[in-house]
Amino acid sequence: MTKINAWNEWDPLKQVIVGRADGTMVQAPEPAIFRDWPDEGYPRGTYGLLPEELTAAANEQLDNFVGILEGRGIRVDRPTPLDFTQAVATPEWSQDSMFGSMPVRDVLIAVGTELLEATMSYRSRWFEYLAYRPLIEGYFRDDPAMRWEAAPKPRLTDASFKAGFWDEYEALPFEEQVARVRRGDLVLTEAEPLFDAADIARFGRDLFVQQSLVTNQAGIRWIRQHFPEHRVHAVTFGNSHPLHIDATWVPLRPGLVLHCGERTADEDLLQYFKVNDWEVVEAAQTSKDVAPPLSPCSRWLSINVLVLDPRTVCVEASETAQIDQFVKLGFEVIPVPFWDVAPFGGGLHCATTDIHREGDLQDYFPKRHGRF
Ligand code: ABU
Repeated sequence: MTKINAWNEWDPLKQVIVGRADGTMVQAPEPAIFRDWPDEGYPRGTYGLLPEELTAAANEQLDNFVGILEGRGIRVDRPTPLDFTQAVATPEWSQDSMFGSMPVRDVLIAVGTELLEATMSYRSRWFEYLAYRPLIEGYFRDDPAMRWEAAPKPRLTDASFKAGFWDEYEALPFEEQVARVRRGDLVLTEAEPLFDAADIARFGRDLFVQQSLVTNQAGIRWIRQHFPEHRVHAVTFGNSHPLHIDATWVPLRPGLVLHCGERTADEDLLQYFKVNDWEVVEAAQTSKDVAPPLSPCSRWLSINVLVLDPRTVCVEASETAQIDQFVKLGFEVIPVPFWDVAPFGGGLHCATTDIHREGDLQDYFPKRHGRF
C-alpha cells in the first residue's frame, strides 16, 4: 500500500518513482527553449527521437538502478510513456512534439502527505503529467490521507516568454548572464506562475526554490502561498543557465548540504546555514569536462545524487572524486552507472521522485538571518 510522505531529501526511502527513457525527443522549437546540437545531428530548429541505441542503453541503466533500489527493499514505480512524437495543442497554441518521461523529478514533488504536479514551463512538457497519472490515480486509491494537488495549468501563450530572449542572451558574456540570473531577468515573464518541481529543495520546514530558466517569481510566490506552514525561500546562484537546483545545492542529511562551488551562493544564504549550524561543503571536481550530449544539463550531474537515508547515497559510478568525498563524509556509497541516461533528462536525482520517506516534519533552521 502506498503512503505519500516525504518532508526532506534524506529520511529513509521506502517508495520512489523511476523514469523511463522510451520515446524521448529532442523537442521541437518553442519559445522557452534553446537547442543547437549540430555535432549530435540536431542543429537549431531541428527535432526528433533520440536514437534507438541510446534509448536502449539508457533503459538498461535505469532498469539496473531499479534493481539496486529493489534489492534494498525500496518499492519502485515506473511511468507509462506516451507517444512523445505527437504534436500537442491547447486552444491558444500548438507545439510540434512532446519530450519524454525520464526526469520525473521535474514534474512531481511530494511535500509531506501531498503529491504536487508542477506547472512546467515548456509547451512540449505541458501534458507530461499524463505519463504519471496511472500511478497517481493508484496512489490516491491506496492512501486515504494523500493530498493530490496540481498547480494551476499555465496558459504558456507568447505573453509568458520574452520575445527574442535567446539570441540576445546567448551573445552575452558569462558575467552579464549571471547578473541577469541574479535579478531574475530570464526567458520567463511574470504573466503567470511557472515552476518545475526540480527547482525545489526540501529541508523539512524550509523549502529553497531556485528562480531559473523554468521557474519564475510568480511560481515561487504560488509555492509560498500553497505551503503556508513552510518557509519558502527564493534563491539564485552564480550559474549562467540555471535549470533545477539539484546539481547546485544538494541536501544530504541534517546539518550537511553539498554545494557546486562553481555556482556561487549568496552570502546571506551561506550565513543562514551557518547560524543554524549547517556545514556547507563544496563538491569535489566532476570527472566530466563537458556537459552530456543532447542535454540541457551540465557536467555537474556528479552531485545529482539520490540519498537513500542519512548514511547512504547513490552516486554516478564514474564520479570517483565525488564518491571519495562522500566516503570521507561518512556515507556508504552505492555507485550506479548512469551517464547513458543523461541525454534523456539528467542524473539519479532527476530520474526519481521519492514519494515515501520514513519521518516527519521538522524544523532544521530555528534561527532567522537577514531575509531568511
Ligand atoms: N536538471 C538537473 C541538472 C541541472 C544542472 O546540470 O545544473
